Amino acid sequence: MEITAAVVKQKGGSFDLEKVRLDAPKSDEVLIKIVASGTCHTDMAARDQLMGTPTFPVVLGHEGSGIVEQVGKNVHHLQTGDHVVLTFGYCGDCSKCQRGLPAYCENFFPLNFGGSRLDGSHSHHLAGKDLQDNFFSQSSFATYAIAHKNNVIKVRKDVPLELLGPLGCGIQTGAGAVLNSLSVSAGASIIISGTGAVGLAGLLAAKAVSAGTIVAIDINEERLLFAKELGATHTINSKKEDVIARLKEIAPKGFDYAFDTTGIPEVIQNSLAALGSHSKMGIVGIAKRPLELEMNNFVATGLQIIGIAEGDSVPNVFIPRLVEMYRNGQFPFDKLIKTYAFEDINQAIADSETGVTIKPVLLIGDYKG
Ligand code: CXF
Ligand code: ZN
Repeated sequence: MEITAAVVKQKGGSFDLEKVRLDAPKSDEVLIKIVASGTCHTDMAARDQLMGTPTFPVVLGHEGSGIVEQVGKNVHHLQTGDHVVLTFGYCGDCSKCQRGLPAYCENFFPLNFGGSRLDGSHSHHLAGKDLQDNFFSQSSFATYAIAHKNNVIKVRKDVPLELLGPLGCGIQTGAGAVLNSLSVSAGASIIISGTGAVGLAGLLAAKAVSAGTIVAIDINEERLLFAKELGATHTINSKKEDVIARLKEIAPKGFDYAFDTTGIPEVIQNSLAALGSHSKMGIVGIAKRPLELEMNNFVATGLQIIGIAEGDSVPNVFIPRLVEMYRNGQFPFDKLIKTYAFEDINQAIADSETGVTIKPVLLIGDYKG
């Protein structure tokens, strides 16, 4: 079939809307009419080839939401017309998947960044040539996408489908870090560094579980004001204030948790200095420089630092749970979203990079919610 897809033709290039040929889904695959797709910084990282593969030309996009159009013969849990959120690819068979850790799937890299199916084939073709595709097992910057049955998550129909795509990556990463990985509990104190979509999703989750003290740290005053509106009890502008002194003043005995979304060693060190004994820090940022650690502090205090992929989510369970929290008014992640027409994809990406927009979502297919 002919679809419209945003194609990046070279490293750092723009997203160009092109008429592309899409093959029929294979037996384990699902064809989805895309309603909307969030943009995530990992799309830009792939465009800039910071993740090794895919190469070019490529169809990116990995926060798709849409409606099932057709299922392959081995797909039994979905049917035409189902509303779905597309999430990261995982094989379902390796030891990590079997242990309920799909975000640490042994095939995570090829299934999400490989640029093709595992067997090397492509479903997208432009002017007779294969495109790099299967990004996060979906390539959702397009009017239709093919996903593997594992990463197509059915959601209820009485919620705005066009807003749900980011639950498949950025929002589940932040919320999952707080709810799954750190298991932040009511009354606990947490430092959240970085107020992008992931940090703010973490903040909303901390608020949802009634964390007692929620401190948001950033250098963007506007974002800090917004963090306050969303439920931060305190904010710190690390450009203007002495972060460690402020944190010690807020929690003299030390914080229970920290969640870092910046990947900046100095920012992480500030939070480490303010953590209490037997506390936990989760990190999700892609770091450009190494972090130096005073190891004796770990032994003496029982401190834990954990790396977190995709919020330790088991998507079939966690995404519908986030949808329930949204419906109950406990997780208003829609406040982080600004929608754009598909044609304005380059503006959406630019606004995300400059920080004008927290979470851009491209409206791709018509849908009356
Ligand atoms: C990815 C980034 C690389 C590690 C796993 C999760 N993020 C998705 O945007
Ligand atoms: Zn992402």
